[in-house]
Amino acid sequence: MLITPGKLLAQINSPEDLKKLDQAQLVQLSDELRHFIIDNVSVYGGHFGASLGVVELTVALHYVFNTPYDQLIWDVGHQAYGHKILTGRKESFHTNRMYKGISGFPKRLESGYDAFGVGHSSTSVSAALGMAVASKYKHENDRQHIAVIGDGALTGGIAFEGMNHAGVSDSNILIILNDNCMAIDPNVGALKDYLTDITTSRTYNKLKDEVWNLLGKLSGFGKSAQEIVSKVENGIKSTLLSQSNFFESLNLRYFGPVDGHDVNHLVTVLNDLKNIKGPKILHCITTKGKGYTPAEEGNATTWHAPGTFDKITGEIHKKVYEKPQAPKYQDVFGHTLVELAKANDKIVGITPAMPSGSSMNIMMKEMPERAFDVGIAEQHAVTFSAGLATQGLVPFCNIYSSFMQRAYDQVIHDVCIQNLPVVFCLDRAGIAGADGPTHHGNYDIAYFRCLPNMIVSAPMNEAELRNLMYTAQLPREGQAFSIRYPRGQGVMPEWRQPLEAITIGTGRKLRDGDELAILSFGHIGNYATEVCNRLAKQNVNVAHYDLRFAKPLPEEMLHEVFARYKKIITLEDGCIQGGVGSAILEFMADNNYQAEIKRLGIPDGIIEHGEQLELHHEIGIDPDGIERAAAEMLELVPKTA
Ligand SMILES: Cc1ncc(C[n+]2csc(CCOP(=O)(O)OP(=O)(O)O)c2C)c(N)n1
Repeated sequence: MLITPGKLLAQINSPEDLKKLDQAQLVQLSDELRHFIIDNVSVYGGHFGASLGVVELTVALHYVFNTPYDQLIWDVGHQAYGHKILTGRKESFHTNRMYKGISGFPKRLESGYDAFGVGHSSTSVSAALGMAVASKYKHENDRQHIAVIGDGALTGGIAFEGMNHAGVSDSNILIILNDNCMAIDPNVGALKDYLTDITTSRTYNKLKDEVWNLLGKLSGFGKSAQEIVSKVENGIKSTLLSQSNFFESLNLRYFGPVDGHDVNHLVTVLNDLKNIKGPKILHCITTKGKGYTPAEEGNATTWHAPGTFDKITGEIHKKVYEKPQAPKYQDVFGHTLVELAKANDKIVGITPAMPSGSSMNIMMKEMPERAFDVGIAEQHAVTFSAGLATQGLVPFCNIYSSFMQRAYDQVIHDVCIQNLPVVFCLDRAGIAGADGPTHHGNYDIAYFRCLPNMIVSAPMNEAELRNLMYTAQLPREGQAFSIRYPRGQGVMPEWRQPLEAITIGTGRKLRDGDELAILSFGHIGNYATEVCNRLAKQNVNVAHYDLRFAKPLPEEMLHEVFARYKKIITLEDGCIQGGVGSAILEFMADNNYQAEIKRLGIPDGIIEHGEQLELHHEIGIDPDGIERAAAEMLELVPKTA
């Protein structure tokens, strides 16, 4: 179903077209853009509330600035739907996040208007600053560089690193703080309180307005006038303001707060700011879900990415199943953590800004004093967990596999070198799906397997996840314990099985075979089960072992495997290079075994977005791909090139 854009939006295929409109038409255009997003997301799904919140800002930015010559960087990028629609992707917008369709995030290969590829948070200031410094170096002094960053993304340390540098750079960079008081869940931390303070302080804002007016009058009059303004401004500030401005103290000129939904005012302000050189920040107040009542007045977390919904009633579509369904792994994690924490008062939970996504919110609700949302701050989450562990607590630090990449040094330096028994639960491990390459958790097996004092495990089902979590919280001398599991559902509707300890470094033999054995790691092993069943129907008996640990490897089991089978397939939902298949090759070499080994996993390349199963199919780790690999090895079919 193709969504028809409104009258004005229909004429706009690029910011050039947008600039042809009278400023008076921008309110209507914003309205049409908003409805186009609502119409599309309600039918096709995707991120929602954040894009609605920046509709006016998006229109104003492309109206005022000369994009793509002026470089516009959206932090995280989940709010850039309006930007995509105005920059030539209106016709293809219905393919957003779909296999072979456009990406849900800005992406340099997709469009010249996407100045920087994003997906992970808090990078926009550093990237914009790099571009601004490059422009200065190339004497492109008229070029503007704009980073749009949310109050949630601003909690990430790299944003501060960028601002700290920007403040002394004398570069032409404008940071737009899109402040809606929300991350995915409500934003957290002292900075959030500070932003609320400067937004609501009447004296401060009256003063800022006066200075702003003065500045507006004088800014056209050259450098000396601006210097006077600056002096006046600083003078007034120091004498009258009870609190100094945080951003100003970093040498960023602070403007605002402004109403981020008043498109005309935004156009005026941005035009003014264009003429003010140097690093500056504009504080915009917006509302997530703006203009769509169920999202604006309902639960902003739900409307962050609601899936498809009935746009008239606001009812979010839920699949109805006849049979009881297996739970999501994240929910098994959330409930099991609480169950364990009730019995072990040393357990604490840590999430960097993903309470709902990881289901840590279950513990936050039941045991608020023992569960911590630390903001979008993966590095801090890991070192904070290390600190907790030094004091004898048992931290369960839950971080999505791809976001854990941020905290690699902290894992090595603060956890492994000090041999601290932190538990890492890596959600969304493996192919993540529609969020695409920035969110796939491809690398964690490889990047954790090489670390000393690190146990690397993956459950094949819900009961295994529970048992691994139970095992991880038992007292042990040092050693971090990582447990990876994928996005989505497991396989056990009756998942609440009694908890049992697992011997670390042991696997499970699931079935014997004749010639070939499949060694799988984690949930993807369920595909192998299916393949073994399919082949058994053709009287082909393939053995199946669930490795469960990539480090330490289940050596006893592997000795049995290599003694019995000369053909082996390794299967993992992680990068082939350095992954569990590589570990098996190392084991074979170290023990002088010889076998024909086929490693199935994520190949060395960027895997784009799509449904998990579509992508598993593309890279040959779905049941069909595994069956083909087995049949080829058993010479039941000719080998593909
Ligand atoms: C490094 C990293 N950690 C976590 C996330 C998951 N994430 C995506 S959007 C988001 C919230 C961003 O909040 P904010 O910047 O305020 O934008 P808003 O959605 O409120 O517009 C989070 C935590 C991420 N993208 N990157």
